Order: sequence, then structure tokens, then C-alpha cells
Amino acid sequence: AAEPTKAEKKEFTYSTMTMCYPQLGAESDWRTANTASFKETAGELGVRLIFSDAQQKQENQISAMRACIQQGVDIIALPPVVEDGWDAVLQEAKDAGIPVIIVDRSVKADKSMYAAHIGSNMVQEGEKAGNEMNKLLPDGGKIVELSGTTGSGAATGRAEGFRKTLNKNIEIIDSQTGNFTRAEGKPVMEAFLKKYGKDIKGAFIHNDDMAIGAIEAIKAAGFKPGDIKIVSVDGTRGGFQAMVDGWVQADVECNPLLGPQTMELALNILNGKPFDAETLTKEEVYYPDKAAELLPSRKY
Ligand code: GYE
Repeated sequence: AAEPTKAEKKEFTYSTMTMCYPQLGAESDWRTANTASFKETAGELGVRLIFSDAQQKQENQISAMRACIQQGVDIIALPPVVEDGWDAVLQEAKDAGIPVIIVDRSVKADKSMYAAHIGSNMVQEGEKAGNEMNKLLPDGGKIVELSGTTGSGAATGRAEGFRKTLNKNIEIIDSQTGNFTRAEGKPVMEAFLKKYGKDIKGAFIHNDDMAIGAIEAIKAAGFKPGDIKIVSVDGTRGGFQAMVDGWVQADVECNPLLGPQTMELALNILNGKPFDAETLTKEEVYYPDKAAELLPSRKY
């Protein structure tokens, strides 16, 4: 069949667009805020959003995507739980003529397999965290790492950036995943404390939820705020509260409120308008001194 002429092409508006959002889970406050951002933005703009929750399992995300492809959605926005293993389903979307926007975490797939990526630079977040740890432990020392979901772009990038920046006199003596949850953050820190006790001078924790879990363990072991220097990521209200209480010394912001930008991007892609293949979110580092003042205005 001949290519449709411009006049025949359907012009999308927010209210005629159907977006599939196979969310990866509900593991953290970051994720809850991200879900709310997509749902609220869709509601405000009149976008039809097909939402699902994959409970941190890639196979669930893939089946949700397949169901969306079958329904003939206009566009898919995918926050991938892990980086690998997306080729087949991305190809299926491509064959069906459905553009895919990768949201938040990255995928390891050829750039021709998706239209655009929007999210944070996770390596940069790790670098910022490394700089903070350097400042907190000027004389060096032993630290532990509580990392995010294994194989996720967020965990891999943060770990890489952190190691790149960390001073030579600071040694990461152990690193375990806590899957970005409070529930898993606590026992991982408990085990670290049992094994290394007072040797631990600092902890790089890949998100605020795991930090909150870890702090429970640190408190229970009899440590005082600041005994173990904690650098965390996300900048959620829970993270800010932990700074107010003295447990977290620096929080690297990661912005989950990606709904508005993603929907605008989607419309541009669908209407053949110019768009950025890579959109990075602007993020800061927060410290205890301003935490109390900023806490009430935090949106997540
Ligand atoms: O830091 C964490 C969430 O991918 C950036 O996932 C996201 C991370 C975020 O569970 O809290």
C-alpha cells in the first residue's frame, strides 16, 4: 500500500492517544510517585492510559507489553526493570508500528529498537554519591554498599559512577542487593553489621527506601546518627526525614515525576514532530542543613 499522504495521516491529540505503561512494580516511594505522575497526568490531559504493575518481574512486563501490542495501543512507555532481554518484544512493537519510549531505567538494546529515552543519568548519580562519600570520609575507611535490583540500569549505573569517583582510601568491603525495598534493606544491613560491626564507617545505599530499612537495623544495633555516614539516592520525603533525624548525610535526587514530559514526547513522536531521543532530568544533591525547610515542599 502507498504511504498515506500528510492530509490522510491522523493527527494525535492527548485525548485521542492511548499510551501503554507497563510499570515495573511498586517497590519504593519513588515508584509510587512515578505511577501517580503518569496516572494524574493522563487524567488531566485526557490520555487513555493502560497501566499494569509487573511486581518487579521482567516476564510480567513483557506480557503486559504484548497485550498492549495486541490491543493496538498508539504508543508504549516502558520503565524496564532490568537492562537485558528486551530485543524480542521491542521488535514485536516495531513490527506493529508502535513506538516505544524507554522511561527511567535504561535498556541494553540497539537505539534503532526504540524511539527515545527519558530519565536520569544513573552513572552521574553514582558519581555525585561518590563525591559526597569522599567529603564525609576525608581520612578514608571501610564502607558497604546496598545496591538496587541486580541487572537494573539504576543499580549498574550508580555502582559504576560511585566506584569511578571514590577516593582510593575508601574501601567497599561488601555490596549486596536490597532490591530497592525497605523490607530487604533491613536484613541486608543487619547482616553487614553482624559481619563487620564498627569497621563500617559509611554506606552507599541506592535508594531511600532501602536506607530507611537499613537505618532500622543500624538503630537496633545501638549506633547513633552519623556513626555510619550514609549517602542515599532519590530525595523522597522519607529520605528527607532521615536527614532531619541525622541518619542520612547526603541524598542524591532522582526525579520520578516523568508523566508530563513523557506524554508530550509521545505526542511529538506520534505526530512526526521533532523530539529529543534522550531527555535527562535535572537533579540536585540535598543535605541535612536544608532538609527540614525543604521537606514540606517535596512532592514525593
Ligand atoms: O531510585 C528506586 C526505584 O529506577 C530510578 O527505582 C529508579 C529507581 C529508584 O525503585 O527508588
